[in-house]
Amino acid sequence: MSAPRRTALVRAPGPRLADGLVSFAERRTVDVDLARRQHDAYTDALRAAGWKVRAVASADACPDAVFVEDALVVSGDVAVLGRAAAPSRAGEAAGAERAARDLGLRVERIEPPGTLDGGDVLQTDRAVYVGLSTRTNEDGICQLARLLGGRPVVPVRVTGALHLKSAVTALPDGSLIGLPDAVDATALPCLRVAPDPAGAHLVVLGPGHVLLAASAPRTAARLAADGLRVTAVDISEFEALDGCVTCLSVLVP
Ligand code: CIR
Repeated sequence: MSAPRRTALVRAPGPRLADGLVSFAERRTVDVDLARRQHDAYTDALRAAGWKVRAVASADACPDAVFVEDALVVSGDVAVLGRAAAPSRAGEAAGAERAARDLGLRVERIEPPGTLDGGDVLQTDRAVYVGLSTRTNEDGICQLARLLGGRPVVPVRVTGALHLKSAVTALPDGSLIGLPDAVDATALPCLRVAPDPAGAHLVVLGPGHVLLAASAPRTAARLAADGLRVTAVDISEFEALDGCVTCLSVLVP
């Protein structure tokens, strides 16, 4: 079976969400009910843009399981299961593997001593940029490069963010937007500076259409002035846990 087009994998917030890891944000209480409503609005935005939303099985023992992007990377008909460096996230892979198999994807995996979070993998037509971060190591990047069978893979050192895609993402035309001070930008072709920190991470919903966090109003205005359609969603309860719009889904185009 081949993967249905335009499917978005998501995983609903679990009961332990408030215990999620925090490395960059200032630790504060997370309102789990509000997070659930925000997650519903996020999935509604995906559906409204034409994505078929599929739920990944819950992993209630893992507070960060909602950040499903970190569990797997999809490229063509291959799904590469990441390998979490954070011990509390190790239990997230099983449900992600089942979801990938249900979509008819060929499943590969990062093996020890490699570690890799999907949030570090930025795919563009030109190259696959992979963050060398506290979560993704060189061995993980080399394994990913082998598994992606010849696509150019470019490591990018991440110094000021959790993952590469917390700091840099791609616009619909493939150009990059982000925070040059948070990464070694020498490896990146022309990086446009995001007007707000949260404007560094966006999801391409379709041609000329992007999803942004509501906390990036200046970026939204700039991109709209450039002719892009911008959908904004409030994800404050996920931002409190270092999350962003990219990490709440895996898009299988
Ligand atoms: C973590 O620290 O692992 C979670 N609290 C946040 C993960 C965010 N994921 C992402 O940016 N891809």
